Amino acid sequence: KSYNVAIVGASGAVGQELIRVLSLRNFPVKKLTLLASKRSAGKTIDSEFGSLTIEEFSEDSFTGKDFVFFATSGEHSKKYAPLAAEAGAVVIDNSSAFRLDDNVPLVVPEVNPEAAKNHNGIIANPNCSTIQMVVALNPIHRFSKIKRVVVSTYQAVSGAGQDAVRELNEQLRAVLAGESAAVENFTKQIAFNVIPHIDVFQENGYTKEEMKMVNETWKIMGDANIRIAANCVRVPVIRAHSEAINIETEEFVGVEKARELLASSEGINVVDQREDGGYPTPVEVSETMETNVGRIREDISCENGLAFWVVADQLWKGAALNAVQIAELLINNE
Ligand code: 11C
Repeated sequence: KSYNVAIVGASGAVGQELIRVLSLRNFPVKKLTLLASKRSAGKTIDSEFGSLTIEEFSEDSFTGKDFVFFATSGEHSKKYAPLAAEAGAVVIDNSSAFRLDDNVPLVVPEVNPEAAKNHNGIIANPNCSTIQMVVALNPIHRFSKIKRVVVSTYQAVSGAGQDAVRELNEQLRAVLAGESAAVENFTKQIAFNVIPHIDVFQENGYTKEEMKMVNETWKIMGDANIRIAANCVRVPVIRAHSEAINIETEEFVGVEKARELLASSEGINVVDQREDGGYPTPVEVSETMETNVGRIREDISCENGLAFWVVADQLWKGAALNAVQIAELLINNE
């Protein structure tokens, strides 16, 4: 069996990766339709599925589609995803529009695959920094409940889209040439800098990105008793997010057991030698599918504490790949 698939936002950073990941995973595509706003409509994309012209999406774009991947703004998703679902498609939405909606499952296939079954036409794909964190937390939480998480992220500029990547490259060139660097997509210069601010500020002083890591983790892991505090920081890395995570568990787990639990879990690659270079970094995990864990050690500041370092390609596992894995779950359950 094969499926009619559409991507809304096909010209964006995640849309482009969706095309590649559908092909790399050999997803059974009957016909792929690329949709975008007026600005990108008419562009031709040479893809693994042939040369495809992007069409402008409208209310009528969804008839006859089996799967529609939304990789566009939350506003577009809010308006058009219900229309695609009404037209009979299963929508997998990459925006934050529906993630905390009780009628919409929020799915990471390695963690809560069963949630995908109870959809009403829309399934939400979590935020990238949440996805790689829960993939790493889940095996430990199943062994001994995690009471508390403190996470600091080091997030790549491609998380903010293709224009942000262009801006970093332009700023790097400008600064090295002794010229002034134009700031457009970020609040400050990102070249040779770090910015402790991703998404909008919330009333409690945290940013929306930080609160996504709390609220989405609770929903995906089905446990709102885990105390979570996040610090989200943008760094001048092109691709793949990194996270320094400290946890406290109910029972003692220990480094050896944690390493064993992580290494035997689906989708996790443990890279953990206590020597120079014996840990994952964004450059070598770019365009890989696993969530990489290293620097596993005891958190010596508390009882039953562990500290580790998690790196994953946020455009793949944090977005396009996780979305395609959700569609795979559905077709494998048919
Ligand atoms: C970033 N995590 O790196 C963001 C991008 O809620 O889907 C994804 C935002 C979201 O900027």
